[in-house]
Amino acid sequence: MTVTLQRHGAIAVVRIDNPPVNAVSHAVRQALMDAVAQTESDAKIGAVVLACAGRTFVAGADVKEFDAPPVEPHLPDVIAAIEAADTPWVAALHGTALGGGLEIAMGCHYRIADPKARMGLPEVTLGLVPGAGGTVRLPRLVSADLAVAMVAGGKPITARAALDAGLVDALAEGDLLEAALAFAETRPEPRRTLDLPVVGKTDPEAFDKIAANLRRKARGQSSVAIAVEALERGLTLPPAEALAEERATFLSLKTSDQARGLRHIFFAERATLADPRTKIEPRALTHIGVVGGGTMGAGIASLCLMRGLSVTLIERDDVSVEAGAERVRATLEGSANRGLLNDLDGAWARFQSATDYNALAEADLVIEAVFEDMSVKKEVFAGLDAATKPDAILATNTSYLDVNDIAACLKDPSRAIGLHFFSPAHIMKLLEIVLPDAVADDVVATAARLSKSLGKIGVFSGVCDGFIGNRIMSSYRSEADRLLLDGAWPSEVDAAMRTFGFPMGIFEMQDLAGLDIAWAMRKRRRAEGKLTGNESRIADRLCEEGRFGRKTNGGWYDYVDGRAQPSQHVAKVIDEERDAERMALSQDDIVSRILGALRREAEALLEEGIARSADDIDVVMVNGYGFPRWTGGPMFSAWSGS
Ligand code: 3H9
Repeated sequence: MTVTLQRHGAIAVVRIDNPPVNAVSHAVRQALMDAVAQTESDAKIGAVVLACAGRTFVAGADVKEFDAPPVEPHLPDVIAAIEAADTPWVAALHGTALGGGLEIAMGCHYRIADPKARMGLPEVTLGLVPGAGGTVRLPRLVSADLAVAMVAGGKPITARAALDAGLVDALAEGDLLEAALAFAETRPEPRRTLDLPVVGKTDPEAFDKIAANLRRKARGQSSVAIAVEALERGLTLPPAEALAEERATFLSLKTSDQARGLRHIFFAERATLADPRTKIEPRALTHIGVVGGGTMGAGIASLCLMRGLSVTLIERDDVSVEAGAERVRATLEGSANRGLLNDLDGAWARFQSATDYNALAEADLVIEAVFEDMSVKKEVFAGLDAATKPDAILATNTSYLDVNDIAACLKDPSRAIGLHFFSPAHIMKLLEIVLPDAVADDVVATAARLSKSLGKIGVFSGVCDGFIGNRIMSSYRSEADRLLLDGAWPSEVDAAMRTFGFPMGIFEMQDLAGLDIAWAMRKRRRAEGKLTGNESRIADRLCEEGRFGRKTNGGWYDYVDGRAQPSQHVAKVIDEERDAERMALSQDDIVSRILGALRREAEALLEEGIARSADDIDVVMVNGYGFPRWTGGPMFSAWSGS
């Protein structure tokens, strides 16, 4: 049963039970409608508590139904029926009351929340606006500034913030259901949210500032600006009119390319670890070793500490240990200041550092994040092989190197795996889990579990030079280089890709990272015979001149007071390297050539079996490399034609 009705004296408890997140499916909508009819027609029922079984209150409409036309009863009608009821409805909120879930709660006459609950309207993140009254009821409960932040920003708020703002009436001190029942026993008069006046703006400038900020960060995602407009209508129009407009906007956005793209990536992100090996018992992980205390190593160490693990950081000498430990401390403090870490002292107490691998004797997993050089990595792995427990997992954070080769220096290569984190490791969502040929099944299971417990989106990749993401980005760089030879300027390529929705252009990105990194790699690949020597000749020339990017005040751009400016010198170098007449290239030409190159590389990754699915490639590009999320990723947008 998706919805049950139980009597507790004169109180009816209507309980939704639709695992995993109590999404409002058609069956739930119908059952809620029936529950309203039943409770309204039963004179013995004095009040209704609406609660949910399992881990959460309703987390939204069932997104899986969004590709089909809506079927009656529609959610706005269900909510209208609850709100119109003569029997008071009290919502008991726990877990995450999101989207349609919060809209149902706002249609109830009162709301009691578990102190750990969170509430939000994340529809905008799915390319939508709330479609069941969220933009009309929310501003009647909370200030317009908070309402715009929630509707157009999509981030949930805590139960405490919801109480302070007026979104919930009380927090449960003990058991949530008990508290809701006790409240319902008082038989409060139905208080209908739509009958309340809008709360209005606390500060006339705050609303505009929040809206402008969210619009600016939207990077081409249209639902953000549309959500602000919908909320403005909720603030100003008569409720019935605002509700009708909101519903029409929701329905038209639901079938838009952007919403389809965002839905695709939402489900693709949740399917990346679907592999039989992730179902088996993982190895226990409590103590993590990290070798290398540079930016990446310190970031990984901090992340593990923030997620409750114990960490021992290894560096080659006392000075480096000290510097690494300071980086960890600074990252933890920064995270605590930003509210991402509650127990700074507890996390720091779980941190140790040493110069000797013997300190890793009890480690369950060691992640090396040392200099990107095969001989250095092999030396580290040989040292770890001798110092660690035989069943400890040994992981490399390499971005490019052959993980099979690294694994081969172990007596038991089945315990080696690649864990390719992205910098800053405690922030970036993506984790490429690189599977060498000999990896043990339970090592795969453990890496998948770790990825989840670290809050990452883990994607499996086969072993190749650069794995999924860097391979595709290399094709982006190469096509961008070809565009220069054909007639585009770096600033034109960057502007086109920024207009498309990338946060930064490829040449700006290279200037930021340092051109010397890719140069070193090209030299290595040429020495290995993997490159012909003819590629990236413009970049080579810039590197030969010492133009490594921002850090040398010049790369693809010149930097004046830290601001990038097109460089006449670079234009001259490009002109000299062009062997044909300049072609006129529009922004569309540039974007479609680059997307074409990305997709060809993605196809190659699928053919070679490096990526398991096109969806995984989309997830990697969106979460690790700035590919605009609303496109659904390069592969989805290719076949969906958007
Ligand atoms: C909306 O409400 C529109 C309304 O305004 C108007 C309507 C008329 N539907 O994330 P997890 C599945 S729009 C269907 O791994 P967590 C998910 O696919 C919606 N399925 O768990 C996964 O399935 P599987 C507004 C959903 O604990 C499983 O649940 N709401 C939905 O890390 C577990 O998910 C949102 O945007 C859904 N709505 O996080 C909320 N949600 O096990 C979206 C989840 O087969 N959801 N699933 O892989 C979330 O943000 C997170 O899932 C949540 C739990 C925080 C709830």
